[in-house]
Amino acid sequence: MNRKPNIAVVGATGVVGTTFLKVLEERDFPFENIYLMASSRSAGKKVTFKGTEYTVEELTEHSFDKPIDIALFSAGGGTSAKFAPIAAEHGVVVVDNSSQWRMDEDVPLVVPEVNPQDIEWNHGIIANPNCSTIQAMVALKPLQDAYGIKRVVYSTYQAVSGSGMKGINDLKNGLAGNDEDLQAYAHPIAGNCLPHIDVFLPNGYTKEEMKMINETHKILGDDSIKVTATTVRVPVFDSHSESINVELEKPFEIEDIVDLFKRSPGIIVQDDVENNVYPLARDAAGTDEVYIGRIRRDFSLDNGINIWVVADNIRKGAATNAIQIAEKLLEILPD
Ligand code: NAP
Ligand code: 3JN
Repeated sequence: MNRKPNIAVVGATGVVGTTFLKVLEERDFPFENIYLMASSRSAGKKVTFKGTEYTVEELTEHSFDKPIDIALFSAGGGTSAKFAPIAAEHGVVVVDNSSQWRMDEDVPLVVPEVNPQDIEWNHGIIANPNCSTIQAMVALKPLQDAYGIKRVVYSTYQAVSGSGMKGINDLKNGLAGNDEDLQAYAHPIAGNCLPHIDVFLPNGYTKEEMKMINETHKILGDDSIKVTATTVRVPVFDSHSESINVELEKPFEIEDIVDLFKRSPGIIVQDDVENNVYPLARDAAGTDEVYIGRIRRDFSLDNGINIWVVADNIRKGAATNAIQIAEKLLEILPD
């Protein structure tokens, strides 16, 4: 696209939406007009973006009657279910942060470092994966390409910001000694680890765990990879940490894998245990990279490896990944 696009941010007042605005500004994303949309609750609210004051408008069936090229959605699955198809029918390309369209076979599910080519076959909606999946994909793709992957075991340590303001409030209140009036969780989060993210399903897994399993298959394009997951909420404000155990198809040397990660896009290796260097949630917060450390052989398997993977769940796990998709879209959208 040679001209500047018109863009919309749907859910602009939320935790992800406000980060969209921050990242759009930081990356100097080009635009002619920008429209900020939310529910009737926030309609009329003033938001300053790049030094200009904008008025939040209510999202309605008519919001896409005006010319809009790209819409970044983060207003929940129900809103995406209803409004993303309306936007797409009006010629808008929607980059959607909810789980609503992720497993739809007509919708690409994209991590730009992993499967940018899938952006090209979009039919008006592109799905952003779940935050826990995104950082895992950035780490696993180089391993898949170089060695093949047989099996993956995910154990996650997820920040409360993944539950929006309610999760942040539960941790703040709990740290202040108030464990009453829980807004996001079934139990106090301060001082606890909750093996419970999203709802439980009949198979005993949580929905978050099944999202990681199903999205891994779709993004890596290989349903034969065996994947299991345990997702855990921990009393951390920002950044998800993950222990990932991988069984590779081929033998490897640890130094080669460290080298491979160092050469791979979007990854920063932090692995110097003699000096207590490994990825930390607080260091990753506010950044856009995926940090990998504790890279070591799993001696219990023939070709097994353990890694520790940390990223800012609201930036790379949501807003930044979606904006990276939008940047790639700009390269292929016609005028
Ligand atoms: P949040 O802080 O609660 O914000 C929700 C936003 O959606 C607000 O701007 C809200 O507007 C808007 N909204 C709600 N209902 C709406 C409606 N009917 N029409 C228009 N706007 C509506 O939540 P969040 O943490 O930013 O998360 C938002 C969504 O992003 C989640 O539901 C999830 O689908 C997705 N998400 C994805 C990831 C990921 O893993 N990639 C991570 C976190 C979140 P008002 O101000 O008017 O209420
Ligand atoms: O809990 C987390 O750390 C990530 C949360 C993601 C989330 C929260 C509410 C609704 C999602 C998601 O992206 O999968 C959804 C959703 O299903 O859209």
